[in-house]
Amino acid sequence: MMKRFFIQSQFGFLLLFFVMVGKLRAQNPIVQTAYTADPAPLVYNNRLYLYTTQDEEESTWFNMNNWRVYSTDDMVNWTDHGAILSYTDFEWAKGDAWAAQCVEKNGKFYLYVPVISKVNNRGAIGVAVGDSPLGPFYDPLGKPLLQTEWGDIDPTVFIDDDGQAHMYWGNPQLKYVKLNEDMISYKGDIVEVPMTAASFGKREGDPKRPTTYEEGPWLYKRNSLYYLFWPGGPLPEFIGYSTSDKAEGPWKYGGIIMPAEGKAFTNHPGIVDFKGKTYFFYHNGALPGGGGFTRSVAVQELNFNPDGSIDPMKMTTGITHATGKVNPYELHQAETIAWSEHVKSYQNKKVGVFIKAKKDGAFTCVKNVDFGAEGARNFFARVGTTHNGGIRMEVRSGALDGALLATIQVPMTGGDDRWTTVETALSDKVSGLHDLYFVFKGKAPSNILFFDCWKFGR
Ligand code: FUB
Repeated sequence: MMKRFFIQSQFGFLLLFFVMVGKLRAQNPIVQTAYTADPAPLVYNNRLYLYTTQDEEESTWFNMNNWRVYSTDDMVNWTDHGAILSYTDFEWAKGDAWAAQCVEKNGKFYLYVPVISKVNNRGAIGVAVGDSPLGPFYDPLGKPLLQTEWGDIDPTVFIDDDGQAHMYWGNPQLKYVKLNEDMISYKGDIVEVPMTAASFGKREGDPKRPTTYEEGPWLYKRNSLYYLFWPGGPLPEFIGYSTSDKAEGPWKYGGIIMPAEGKAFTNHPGIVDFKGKTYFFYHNGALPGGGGFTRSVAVQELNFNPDGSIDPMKMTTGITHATGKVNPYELHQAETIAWSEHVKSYQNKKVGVFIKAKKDGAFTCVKNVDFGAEGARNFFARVGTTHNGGIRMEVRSGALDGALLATIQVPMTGGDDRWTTVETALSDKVSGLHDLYFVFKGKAPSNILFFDCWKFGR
């Protein structure tokens, strides 16, 4: 009897553990509606913007055309702002929209990108400028910001307290230069950073790469100490770091903070302070269909030891507690999502970014929605479908099979350039704090419906 109780309670504990883990797991990777890589965070006006590259579906190489932006104010619900810049926006570029970073100075946004030049078929660093973190961005130079003989990828830019902007980039040689006040030109010589074991760890047997540094540097400052984070090798990549008391080095190797893990053979760091915490962004191959060329961005907290050093960490389930609440009485984009399955992101001129449910039972979840004490009485959504009859969207609370708040029958609109707004009364008034699930239903072979925005009414 005792034994059975013990086994049962152990089983109960295990079940609870897996339910918890299942729930926790649902926060990384933070984007499920596209393959994204090379995360580059920027905080502006109390909101965190995340610039990413985009791996095309079923890629078998780094076939990458666009840079995308996502944003959040609570670290759990992320809004997809779509592709905001393409390599084709640089008239002189012929491809490879690889790892980029955006920084803000005096209300202007500077997006530093690596691309391949049409002129000589070599990598080069370009810069695009915009008036908002979401662009539109344009190429002010009509030519590269810089190009050396080789290895010009993965720029990182950091503006120090004295206003000086520092840029690092390069694979396998790390390079450094100071930018001018205008942020679209540089001053002085481009420096090839000494690749010593003392700075970046020792690698055996590869004369071209005497240290473990590979690519993808990220420059960050904390308590007057400068940190350079970088993917290290040999492949698969880990993330290592070096420190210095000056932005220009010399650098002292600190160790590995994220050992190689998961299905992608690259990784890429992006570090930012936001609302009193430090966040570490990286990528892996954790989405279904994910791998070395179909990667996904993820985030977890970064903690420092009292002496500024960083202990190695495993990839985690991500940030599980939202730092804010969602107001359901404001209009929200369907592409603001805490977690989704079988849903993809699209954009067009008609509605901007929107989502498509790819199969029956696909869903999105928005966390920490606060209906207040008075509560909501009706629900509104802009939707469409190409199927005739039987297509619906269910709005549920707390879980995929949680209380049904509303059902919307989606009429055939005929295409994602044709939309309708549908409003329905809730079955019961809903108040208080809930996670919302939008569940897409219909017996169609694919692309069940498309969904642009939603809102509740009192
Ligand atoms: O995403 C393309 C390349 O893979 C990046 O530029 C590197 O940092 C690596 O992540």
